[in-house]
Amino acid sequence: MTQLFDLSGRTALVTGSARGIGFALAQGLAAAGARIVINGTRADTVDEAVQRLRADGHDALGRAFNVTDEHAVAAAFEAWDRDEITIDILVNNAGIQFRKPLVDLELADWQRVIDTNLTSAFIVAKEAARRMIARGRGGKIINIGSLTSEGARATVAPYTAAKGGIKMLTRAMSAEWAVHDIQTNAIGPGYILTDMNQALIDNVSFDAWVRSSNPSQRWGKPEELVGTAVYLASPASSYVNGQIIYVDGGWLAVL
Ligand code: GCO
Repeated sequence: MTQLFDLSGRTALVTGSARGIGFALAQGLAAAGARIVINGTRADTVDEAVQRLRADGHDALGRAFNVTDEHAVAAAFEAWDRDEITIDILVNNAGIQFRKPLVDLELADWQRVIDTNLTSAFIVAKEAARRMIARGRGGKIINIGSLTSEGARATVAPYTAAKGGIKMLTRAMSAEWAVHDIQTNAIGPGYILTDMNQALIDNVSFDAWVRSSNPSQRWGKPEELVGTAVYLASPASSYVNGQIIYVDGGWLAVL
């Protein structure tokens, strides 16, 4: 049974993994045996995250690049090709939040969120899938969605549009890549205790809304997403494709 969830001998790239949910997923995949490639936009925070994993005895490396820049992404994969580093598992986690009413939203702000939260998943997964298909050994792609892949709340329209797109892009990737033994699925986190959400956590009424809106009556912790990530990254999910698994305390299950 343990072999079902064993990631030994595999390399996992987690985008946006210098902190928050991305780093928690990197830690969890490492604990399951994977070599981890940390990514972020800043070399110093990427290196700090790599050192933290290595201090825990894990095999980790890092590369700072902007996942919205297709040339930077291609250069990263070409460097890994040269170093004979094969990405067997891709977690498209990179994402930002920008909260503002639609009528006040600048196009540049809209575009930045869409590029980071949705387009980057296409850019990175295309490079990874090309190599997985050429290797003929399949692979795993895990896109990070959100409750907003299903429902909307005011002031986060670009994030919501992007996360809704993540759900359908996951299905589109499955439609084309499942035949190559690549399983593409998504995780939909509920409201998780992260830096990105600190302003919400600190807001008494928002905190009360989160607690009253899910039957677990609490915020989730980043490490509570790890089990689902290991499952979707492992042989245990070899016939699962195009799915989004919500880790939300039951939020979407109740009226
Ligand atoms: C917000 C939050 C959400 C959560 C998460 C919910 O402003 O509503 O940032 O986007 O982070 O995505 O699933």
